[in-house]
Amino acid sequence: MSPFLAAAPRFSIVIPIHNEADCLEAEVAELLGEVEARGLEYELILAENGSTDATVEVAKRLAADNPRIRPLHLPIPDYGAAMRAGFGAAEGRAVVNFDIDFYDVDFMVRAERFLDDYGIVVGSKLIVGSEDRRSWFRRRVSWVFTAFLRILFDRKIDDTHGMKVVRRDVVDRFLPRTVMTKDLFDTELVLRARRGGIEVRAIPVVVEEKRKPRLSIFRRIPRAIFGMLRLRVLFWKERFIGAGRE
Ligand SMILES: Nc1nc2c(ncn2[C@@H]2O[C@H](COP(=O)(O)OP(=O)(O)O)[C@@H](O)[C@H]2O)c(=O)[nH]1
Ligand SMILES: [Mg+2]
Repeated sequence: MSPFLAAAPRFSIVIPIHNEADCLEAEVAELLGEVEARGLEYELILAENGSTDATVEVAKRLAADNPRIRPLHLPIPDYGAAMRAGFGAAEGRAVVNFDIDFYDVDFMVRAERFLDDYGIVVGSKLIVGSEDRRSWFRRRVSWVFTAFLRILFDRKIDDTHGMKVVRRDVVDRFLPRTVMTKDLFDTELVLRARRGGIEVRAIPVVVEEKRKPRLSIFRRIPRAIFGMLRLRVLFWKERFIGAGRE
């Protein structure tokens, strides 16, 4: 925990960042403006890895000005590794995952209210009441990804890769068992939690990205398919051989 914070904050907001120097300062100011306007206790963990622009310097400068901001830095670009480091460092009672181009303080507050009854609350772009304003193609890709997850793993799974709020004890229990890197890290965390008996609640969100994704969707699709197959094999091994089983 930051030496400036006397107790665990109510919210730990974890944002993985990679080559975001252009927008980092403005987005952090907008997000924290909303959080502080509501008087919410927080820490903000900026989990960077592998940036080749000035992201690290900007994150350090922001942290120097605000003791509630904690910058993390790892050498190799990897969304999942950054998420793992960020979740591992989080001290808050509710651990929140946002993207730098996609966050919603209303969602965070609404989601927290469910944490007595649910271990994870995901922002869903699939259920009634949600609105996905991304391109037709990106919407189809998300739909197919979720269909694969339901067929391969869990027919009740909802969005796993968007905004989410995870209860402290669920992070403590399932983070050490979560091994996938890259895009599949949070999907594995949610799947493991459900397999361990944790209730996951989906609440509708409006998805509107402020810019195009960093990595082309065409490079992510094969990676996601191989990742899902690896995870499927891993779960089977755990089930039949018992290795690392929850
Ligand atoms: N630390 C880290 N963050 C990443 C990496 N790739 C993407 N991100 C961050 O993950 C979030 C979502 O990335 P984005 O490119 O918008 O992809 P999207 O999930 O398709 O919208 C942003 O905050 C990015 O900066 C990476 O390799 N390492
Ligand atoms: Mg994005």
